[in-house]
Amino acid sequence: MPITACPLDCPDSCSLDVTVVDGRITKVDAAPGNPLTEGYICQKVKRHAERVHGPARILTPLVRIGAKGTGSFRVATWDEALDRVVDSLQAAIASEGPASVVPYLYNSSGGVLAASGLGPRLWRRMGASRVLETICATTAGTAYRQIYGAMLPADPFDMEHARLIVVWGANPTVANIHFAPLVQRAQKAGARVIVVDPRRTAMAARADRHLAVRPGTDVVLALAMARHLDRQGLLAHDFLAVHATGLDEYLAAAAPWTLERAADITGVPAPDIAATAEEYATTTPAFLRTGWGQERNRNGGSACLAIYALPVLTGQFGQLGAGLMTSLSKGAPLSVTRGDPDARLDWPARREVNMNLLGPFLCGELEGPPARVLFVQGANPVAMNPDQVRVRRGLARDDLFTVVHEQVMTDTARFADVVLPATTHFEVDDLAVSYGSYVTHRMRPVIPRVGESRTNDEVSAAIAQRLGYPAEVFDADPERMIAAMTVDEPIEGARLVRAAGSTVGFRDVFPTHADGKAHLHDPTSNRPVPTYAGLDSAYPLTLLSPATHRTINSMLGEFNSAPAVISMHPDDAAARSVVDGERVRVWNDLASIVLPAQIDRDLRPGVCVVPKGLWSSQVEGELTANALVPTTLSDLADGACFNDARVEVAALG
Ligand SMILES: Nc1nc2c(c(=O)[nH]1)N[C@H]1C(S)=C(S)[C@@H](COP(=O)(O)OP(=O)(O)OC[C@H]3O[C@@H](n4cnc5c(=O)[nH]c(N)nc54)[C@H](O)[C@@H]3O)O[C@H]1N2
Ligand SMILES: Nc1nc2c(c(=O)[nH]1)N[C@H]1C(S)=C(S)[C@@H](COP(=O)(O)OP(=O)(O)OC[C@H]3O[C@@H](n4cnc5c(=O)[nH]c(N)nc54)[C@H](O)[C@@H]3O)O[C@H]1N2
Ligand SMILES: [Mo]
Repeated sequence: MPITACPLDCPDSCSLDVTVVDGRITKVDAAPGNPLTEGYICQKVKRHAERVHGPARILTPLVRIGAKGTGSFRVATWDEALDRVVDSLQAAIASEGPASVVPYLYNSSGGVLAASGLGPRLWRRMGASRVLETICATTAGTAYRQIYGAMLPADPFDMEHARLIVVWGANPTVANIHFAPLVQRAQKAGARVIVVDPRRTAMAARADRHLAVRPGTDVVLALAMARHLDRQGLLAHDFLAVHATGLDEYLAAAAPWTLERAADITGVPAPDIAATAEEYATTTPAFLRTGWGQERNRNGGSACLAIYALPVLTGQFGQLGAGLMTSLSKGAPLSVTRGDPDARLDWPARREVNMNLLGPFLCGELEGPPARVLFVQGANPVAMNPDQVRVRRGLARDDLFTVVHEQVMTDTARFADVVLPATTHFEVDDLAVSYGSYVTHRMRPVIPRVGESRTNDEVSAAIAQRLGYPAEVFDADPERMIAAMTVDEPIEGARLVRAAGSTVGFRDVFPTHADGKAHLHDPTSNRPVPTYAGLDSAYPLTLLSPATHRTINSMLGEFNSAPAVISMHPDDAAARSVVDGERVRVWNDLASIVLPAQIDRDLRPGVCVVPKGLWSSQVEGELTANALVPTTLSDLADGACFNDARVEVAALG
């Protein structure tokens, strides 16, 4: 049976065994290859054929005939659709300059070519605005690089050697399902587990200790741990002397955070902070696995800097089972620029637009030339971006020409002037890079193209050709492109790119800064030390919108929606006379939405949850959690602050 890999935006990146009958997928299951994912895949991708061959699939190019946002289109040929796209690009460039062309490309659920193939070359050559990919992981990645440079993070397979595992701001049981059994195996072998999360997740429920931190306060928790260790004489001074710089500055940042003050801010009792710090410093080896929950708030950069420093402060490196695990994607043996002839040329600077500010940008609230053409590829900003009301309002503008290249009729595609049908990963030749294991896969088409779908590179090449760009720069052949970016031998099937036990920090791999040391303080950064900023709001409840097992971001939601409910702690519900199942209004200054309430004892009081990735058709009145999310930017790399949403809830009666 044909084998390929899953490139969806999840750390696992499973090897897939696909059963095909008469050109249609009848079954998707696990294939051997990736040691992390062998044996089983998630329930949602098992049902992926329901997207590939489902009623929401876009089969041909479409041209808008009704009002924007209503989703009324007529069928068009590729030639007509591409002519319209190129005419609108040329008109915008002629009248307002290339910065008025705004390519919104994300493609985190596509392969390497889908994300980093010809698209970036096309828009760079055009001089179009550059939309910065800040919506996820940029804050965490920037913090990691500040401390460790390009040092490879710890491998989850090394966890079996750990005596202590700390899972911080991550929900692997849902968002990285093959990681959870590795934790359980280590637990069976005697490892203790500590989880830091405002919710009692499944992993927290099984842990030895759960710190139900208040959202957005992790920086204080980590700094208080560091200060406590310093005062107890538990810092690894021998390790620090050889392997780190910036200790004094870091400790100065930690100095104000006594256990008591930290307990007040974080909601974690002082004895728990102290005990966690001591246990982490004295149990060797200790494995720290961080997710992205701690980055998605105004203090996200500081939180990541403060947390990522903990293994350095305690010397939790140098042996199997110790270290820090974040995203492993940098282990892939690939160089995108190596295959890009344009990368060697000098290009003029382009106007930059922060992805998280798309709403205010499209509404004309930011400086600079207005957007005339928006080209969305591999993203669903109506469902996924902050300030959904402004995103929708911006997309509804008559003076904006919107192109959406998509697999299915998403909330964003409904606003398009021209919709272009995209391939799914079952139809293409590409590479999938796992960020939860050191595996890179070759993906292979397992079915013929569905409808008239085209890959991202084919669309870029067709636009480039119409604009007269050089054919040799815009060759969409995947075989040649992959060969050009692969740095050693060809990748076929699943390739383990780092053997288990070969990425032990400060033994096999070291910080890539010139001095080879971890930098706990970066004097060149505009926010050099971790700091805490409070959030004053008239709205008392914090709204989280985390991942669920139903969808990947908004993908697959067309047939597998997470329940559209707001989960509330019993105390918060009781204080508002809200009973389980009742419709409630959830609002702040940005928007007001209506959802059924669900009582959930696993939340920390003051915190409520609406699943991430809901579609407008799944809720009353079109707006989802993202309508309540502010466009605040994080303190490092201007990342998204989904978890800074503050709301009030009232029973509708
Ligand atoms: N099934 C499924 N898997 C996915 C995804 C999906 O949508 N569905 N999305 C994928 C993507 S794009 C990503 S980036 C990853 C995300 O992977 P994770 O980061 O593991 O998942 P999240 O649900 O975003 O957040 C993790 C946890 O952070 C907690 N949290 C929220 N705020 C805070 C805080 O301030 N501090 C702390 N300590 N914790 C906090 C939440 O309660 C949640 O349990 O998952 C990937 N995997
Ligand atoms: N409230 C809230 N919002 C969030 C988050 C949260 O935790 N809470 N998490 C954030 C996170 S972690 C992320 S990563 C972002 C994700 O934000 P987005 O990337 O905008 O969301 P997705 O739902 O992944 O949308 C990807 C789209 O690309 C399409 N697609 C897939 N493959 C291809 C391809 O090869 N070509 C083309 N042309 N299209 C393709 C899919 O059909 C899908 O509609 O959302 C963020 N939004
Ligand atoms: Mo993400």
